[in-house]
Amino acid sequence: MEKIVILTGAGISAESGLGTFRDEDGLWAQHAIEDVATPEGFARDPARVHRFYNARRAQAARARPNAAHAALARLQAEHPGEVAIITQNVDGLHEAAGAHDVIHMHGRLSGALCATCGHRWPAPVEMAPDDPCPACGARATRPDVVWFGEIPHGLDAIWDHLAEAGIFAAIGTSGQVYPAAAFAEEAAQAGAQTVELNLEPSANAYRFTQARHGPASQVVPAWVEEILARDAQ
Ligand code: BV8
Repeated sequence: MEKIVILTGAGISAESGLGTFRDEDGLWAQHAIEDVATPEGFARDPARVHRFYNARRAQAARARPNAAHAALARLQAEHPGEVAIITQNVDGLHEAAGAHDVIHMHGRLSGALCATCGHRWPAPVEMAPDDPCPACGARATRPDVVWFGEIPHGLDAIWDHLAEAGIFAAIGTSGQVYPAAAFAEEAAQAGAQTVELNLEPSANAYRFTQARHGPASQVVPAWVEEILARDAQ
């Protein structure tokens, strides 16, 4: 039974009330990427970066998974083959819907990291520049997320998943951030069928052999239903 590898982006959490990045009212419309999502921006003004992530952490804590997150958790539970979920999102909505072993390649809002000693611990709701690291005491705490120019987490495991994929699906991502934007091609080279599930065709649409366009809360459950019905045949 074939292995299904799924990449999700901000679009899967849009209907849970969490902002996307590049939609017209998105996060990057209100904040300059270089100010809040780069190590240089953090070095320049850590308080501004903490405010940006504190707001998103509080919003994410109030958000509930939607039917798309639930459908992927159901696929993981019911599809006889392995289902690997890789997310660019830093919210915890996949796990809240019951998914397991999710690879958070861009980190997690719920994590804190010490820029001095590398210690990780559960982030408090509000983080501030002079919070001391619980391990080394340095005042160098930062959100445990991957900024531009930093290396995403889990890449070795991700390349292995892509090499074994029978189906690769990208859900709710504009396909503009690398290396995630290159995963479809990687999977296709390994012989996978590739499908894009997105509100509208993304910049990456040409890299997929199939597409389902519409809100994730509608197209993802329908796609999962089709797969499980075919499994049952
Ligand atoms: C790296 C932090 C080296 C956490 C993020 C020039 C050319 C090519 C590449 C580069 C370049 N210059 C620099 C690079 C590399 C750079 C990059 O790709 N830049 C781009 C902008 C050109 N990448 C990096 O720096 C990465 N690191 O490359 O390291 C390396 C790599 C490999 C091996 C060794 C060394 C690090 C990238 C991570 C940056 N951190 N976030 C946070 O704050 O969240 S990126 C940020 O964008 C988020 O993580 C987000 O997940 C990610 C991608 O955005 P999307 O999820 O796609 O969201 P977006 O808003 O863009 O799209 C939403 C989509 O949903 C849309 O298509 C919309 O239509 C759809 N949608 C909306 N509503 C719905 C919907 N779909 C369905 N239903 C709906 N209701």
